[in-house]
Amino acid sequence: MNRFNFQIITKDFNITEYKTYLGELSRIAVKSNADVLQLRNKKLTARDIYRAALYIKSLLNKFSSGGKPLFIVNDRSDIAAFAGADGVHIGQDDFPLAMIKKIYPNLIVGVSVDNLKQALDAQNNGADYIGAGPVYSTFSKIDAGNIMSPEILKTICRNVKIPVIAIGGINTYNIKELAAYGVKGAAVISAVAGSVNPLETAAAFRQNIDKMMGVKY
Ligand code: TZP
Ligand code: MG
Repeated sequence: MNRFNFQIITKDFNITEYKTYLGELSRIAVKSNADVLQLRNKKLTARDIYRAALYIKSLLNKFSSGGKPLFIVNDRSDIAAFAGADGVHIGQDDFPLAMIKKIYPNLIVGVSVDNLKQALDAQNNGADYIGAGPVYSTFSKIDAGNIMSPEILKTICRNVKIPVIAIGGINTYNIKELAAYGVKGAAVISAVAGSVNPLETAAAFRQNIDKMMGVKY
């Protein structure tokens, strides 16, 4: 088990609906016992992402008396740090990992990778976990690129020590196949955000991921 097994990520919501949307998703993340709630929105300005981040932070404090998900902001380490988030999730084109660790040593940093070299670089520069994918086809990321082959995914999982979290097109059915590759969890957008019963879906993910973690690789 690790603190990154089950990650719920926001969809590209409009700022006009941020209170309703984030209120509901934060509640689901807490109730389903998700490990991470990630704020990701490619449409908003930095100022609105900051506003949304502060709101999530206050909600998570309000909803959970005991355990609560880690709060991670996508792309922007500056916003993550100033909003009091636990971490940031970056891609290969974002502000560099080594600099983030230098400037914000307390931030957890997750890094998206496409191949083993990027995964090893991330590990060597102090990443806390790796996001690998897309493992299945997805409509949630325009520039998601090709589906990661099972061979590449397995190679990454075998060669890094930090947790590898799969992403891209994961649902409560296909997640069962992922344990065989050696991943340590899953991050999802549409499976939860687009579900008719998001709380039920998130709870099913939690169960499946816990079962998956019991599997010996
Ligand atoms: N990175 C690789 S695939 C992806 C991201 C952010 C999108 C994941 O969204 P979904 O809806 O779970 O496929
Ligand atoms: Mg990014």
